[in-house]
Parts: sequence; structure tokens; C-alpha cells
Amino acid sequence: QKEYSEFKRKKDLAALPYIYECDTGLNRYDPRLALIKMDIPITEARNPVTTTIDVASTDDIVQMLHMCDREIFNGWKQYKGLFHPETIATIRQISEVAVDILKKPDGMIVLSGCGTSGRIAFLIARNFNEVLRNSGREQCFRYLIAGRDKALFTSQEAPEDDPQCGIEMLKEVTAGRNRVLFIGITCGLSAPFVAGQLYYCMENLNIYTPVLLGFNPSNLARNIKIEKWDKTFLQVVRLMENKVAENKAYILNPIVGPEQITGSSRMKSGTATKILLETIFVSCVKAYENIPSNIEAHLKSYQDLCEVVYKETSSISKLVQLAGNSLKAGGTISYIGWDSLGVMGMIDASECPPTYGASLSDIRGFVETGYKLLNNIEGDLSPLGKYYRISIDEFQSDIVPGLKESDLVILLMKDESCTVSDILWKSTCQKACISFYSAEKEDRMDCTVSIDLSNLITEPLGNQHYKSWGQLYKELSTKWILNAVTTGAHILKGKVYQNIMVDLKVSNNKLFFRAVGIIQNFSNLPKEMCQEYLLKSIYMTDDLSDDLKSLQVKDHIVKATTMEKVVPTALVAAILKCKIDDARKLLLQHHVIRTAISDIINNRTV
Ligand code: S6P
Repeated sequence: QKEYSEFKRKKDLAALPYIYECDTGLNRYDPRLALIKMDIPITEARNPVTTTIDVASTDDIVQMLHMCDREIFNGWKQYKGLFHPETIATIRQISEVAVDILKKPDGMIVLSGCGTSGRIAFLIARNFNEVLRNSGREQCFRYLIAGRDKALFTSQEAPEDDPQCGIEMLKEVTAGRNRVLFIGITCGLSAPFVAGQLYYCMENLNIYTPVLLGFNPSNLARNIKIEKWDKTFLQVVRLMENKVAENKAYILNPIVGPEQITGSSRMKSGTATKILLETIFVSCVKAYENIPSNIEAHLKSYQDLCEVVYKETSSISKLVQLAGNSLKAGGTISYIGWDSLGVMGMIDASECPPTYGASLSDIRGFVETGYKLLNNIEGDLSPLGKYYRISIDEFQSDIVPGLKESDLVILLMKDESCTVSDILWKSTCQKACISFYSAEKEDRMDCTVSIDLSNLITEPLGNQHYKSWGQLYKELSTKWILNAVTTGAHILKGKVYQNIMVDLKVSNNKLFFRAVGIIQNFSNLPKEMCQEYLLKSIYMTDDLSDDLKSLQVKDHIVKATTMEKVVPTALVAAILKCKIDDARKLLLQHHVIRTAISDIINNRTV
């Protein structure tokens, strides 16, 4: 009997948590979870470094982020990392294909992804087209993002689930081309949008060379049925592996470790995506110009950059505090950036609604001349509404007049040419700046926090081409700091419990199952029951009809996307085994999600 119950307990546990602890004994509430050795995607796993990030000081928050970012370079456990010879060989091979494409008159390089992956695709395509344009060559880079251009600034999570849409967009952009390098970016090896495209490329290998870029081992690719399709992502990966063996496709998937906030692939995975794509294309452009390149040294330069940036931990943590104060006081954060630093600000801002349930006004990014500078496919999107008005002029007309003391404006200044209008300096809002040039201190006197990264120019970054590619380093430094700002500020606002964002929007398939995993993690109930609690919360009922249960996940998502506090409500109901309405009422008594969940979990046995 004892053996049977032990067996059953382990079996039940093994069937349970989707989100798990990577190291033993670190779960504050249920050490039993540490027993589980499950096939959890690393991009969805919990990082032991940040288990207590929700109760850490701002200095400690930034230090934890730093420790996790170091894993991008130092690797994760026994897995193949960034500097692994296999990774470097794959980078080299892809770069060689890219050189071949540059030489072809009808060649094209397509970078595609959803959410952050699509935004990084856009950034890289934009930057390298500029490199080509500056040397008088055809701009052959294209980006694709699920949800098209408006997804560059506002989150459009649902199109991520549509493989057919991915295929159609790929066909559209490559029409008439005979030689295409396609890089499908999906950090979790999970996005159906990208799965469809990779599959289409494999069906047309005479034109396409497909590359899968992500951060899980192949065997941990998503194996959940893709709606409206007959394959799972894992099946596509298996087909890719056959093509890799024939040198007709590539899989670039170094492991960089779990994200600081569980599943938030905008952070480390987004950074690693940028690093890898830049390394491929810097090496490609150099090879095209017959300049020797050293892939390992280039990667190493980013590792050095990471240390240079985090030397500023104390000022970054002051900025996090300032941003947290603003959000807590109901204020907003605006990034005003010059050149592609403005794009980095917009990318960071756009990720806050899906990640933290922030409103579209909470954090916004503005960039120099707006769409003129972006050079995006669909051009000026400002007629779509106020959230698409993105130039500094529009910031001055739309936002500045209403700025209050609780609002924070962060300037992202690339060089001396960045002047700030008098209008802003008259405002009573909080001001901060991140700058990459040395200037008179007076220039920044009005800023409560000023982060000076002019030393990037003189720091030995171990790369002889540093100066010519300097903008790429400025972008990444900005990304690290802004990710810290928005992550830290939302932690301070109480949006994160342990290292899990519990109030996520259930706006696509991945997030639906992540939500189920979160409920499992804290309630220890079987998966089916957790899914039922989630549905009960979505439909605000304790009595799920058979009709509701028989709907597809995509239907639940449509309903859930517009709703508030779906996951916390389901979580509370599952933990307390109470009615949905009672769970909602209980949550209403707390302003802060973190304290609500922590109180409820701590008192559940009382
Ligand atoms: C994650 C971000 C999401 C992802 C998107 C694509 O922090 O909010 O928008 O980028 O879901 O994920 P993946 O795994 O396909 O790159």
C-alpha cells in the first residue's frame, strides 16, 4: 500500500506542474516539486536565481537580473551554450548562406517571429538594410511579424497561433524570389506562426534555406496540437532535423537558461536573439567585403558589454526605483529615444501589456522622427489611433501638456545631437537619461538619475570592429537597462509573485497553458482540474456547461483576452477550492496581486 501511494504520488506530481523549479529545494511553498524531473522547456522553467526577486531590494533585483544575463554567455547546466563549437559552427554556416544570398540579384533574407521575436527581426532587418544601403547595395533583408506592423508597438498575441497566416505572409514577401534564407525565430520552439513557415520552406527547398532560431533543446519543442493544423511544433523540428543532416536547413538553439521572470522570453532570449543575428550578419557583411571575422571574439564582445553595462548597477537600481514609484503612484513612463535607441524603447514598452497586464498608456516609447526613422513596411500607422503616434513631436503635443510629478520620462541619447526641448524641462515630471556620449554634467542636471555609458566607447570590448558596429552595442545596453526598468518597476508595483507573473493575459495558446501551469504550480491539483478553474474564471461561472467545455482553446482565448484578473481569480479559487465569485471578491480586497496571492497561499491551511 505504501509503495503504491508513493508511486501514485510521484505519478500524480509528474503529471502536474508545467512550471517547475530548476534546482532542488528552492520552492518556498512546496519542496516536493523539486522531486520532479520533467521535460519542461527551459524557456518556461523557473530560474532559481530569481525565486525571491519579488521581495528583493532594487539593488538586489538588478543584481539578480545581471546574474541571469550572465547565463546567456556562461551557459546553462549541461546544455550546449553560446560558445559551444557546434553553435559557432552553425553560426558560420548560416552566415555563409547569407553571403551567398547577398551575391544573388534575386536573393532575400527573411527574419520572422511573433511578439519580441518579430520585433527583434524588424530591428535587425532595419539595421542591416541600412548597412547595405550605405554601401550602395540592394536592401535584401525583410522582417515578418505576426499581426503585421501594428504588432511592432502594440501586442497582438493571437496571430502567433496561426500557421496558415505565417505561410501566407511568407509567400507574399518572397514572391518572385528564387533564393531565400529564412530565419524563423521562436525562443520557446513553440510559435505556430513560425512552424507553418518552416514547414513551407521545407516543402520548397529549391528556393528556401530554413533556419530555426530558439532557446530550447529540440526535444523540448512544443508538442501540443496546433489548432487548424495537423502538426505539432515538435514534429516540424523532427522534419527539420532530417534536413539539417542533409545541410539543407539549420537549427540554432544554444541554451541560455530560464528567464528572470518565468517565461518572459523578451528578456534573455530576446537578448540572445539579437546577439546571434548580429553575429551572423556582421560576419556575413565582413565576409562579403573580404574582411576576416572572428565569431567567437564577436560573441565575447557582448559578454564584456554585459559587464560594462551592469557596472552601472547602482544607477540602474535608482532608475528602477524611480520607475516603480511612478507606476505605484498611477503615473506613466515614457521613453524618448534617438535613432534605433528609440526603437529599443518602443520594443520594451510594447511588451509590458502582455507581460504585466499594463495598460497601453502605462509605458510608451517615442522615437525621433517616428515612422520616417523606422522604415517599417506599412509606413505611417498614426491614423490607427493615439498609441500609434510615436514621434518626439507627437510626444510633445500629446503627452507633455498632461505630464504630472508622478510621471517619468527617460531620454535615450545616442550622441551630442540629441537635444531636449525646453518644453520638457519646464515640466514637473521626473526625468532620467541614459546617454552614450560624454557631455557637460549641466546637460543632465535636471535628471534625477543619469546613466552615463560614454565609457562604452573607450572600454576594451575585445572587438576590433567595435567602432563601426557601435550602434549595435548601444542598442543592447539600452535593452538591458530598459528591461531592468520595466521588470523592476512591475515587481515594485507588486505584479510578480516569487518569479512568476501571475496576472498574465490569457491571449494566446502558449499563455493559456502557461496559466494552467501556474495554477498547478501553486494548487497542486491535477491539470484537468486546473484547466477547469481557468475556464470557470474566464466564463465567470462555477458550473461549466458541456458546451463551454467542448469549445476549443482559441475560443477561450477570445473571451479571456478582454478580461481582467482571469488567472489570479482561477488561482485563488483553485487554492481555496472556493467559488469564482468569492475568489473575485477576495482579490478585490487587495490592491496588490503579489500580497493577495502570498496571503492566500500562506493562510490556505488555516
Ligand atoms: C515574451 C513576449 C512574447 C513573445 C512571443 C513569441 O516576453 O511577451 O510576445 O515574444 O510570444 O514567443 P516565442 O517563444 O515564439 O519567441
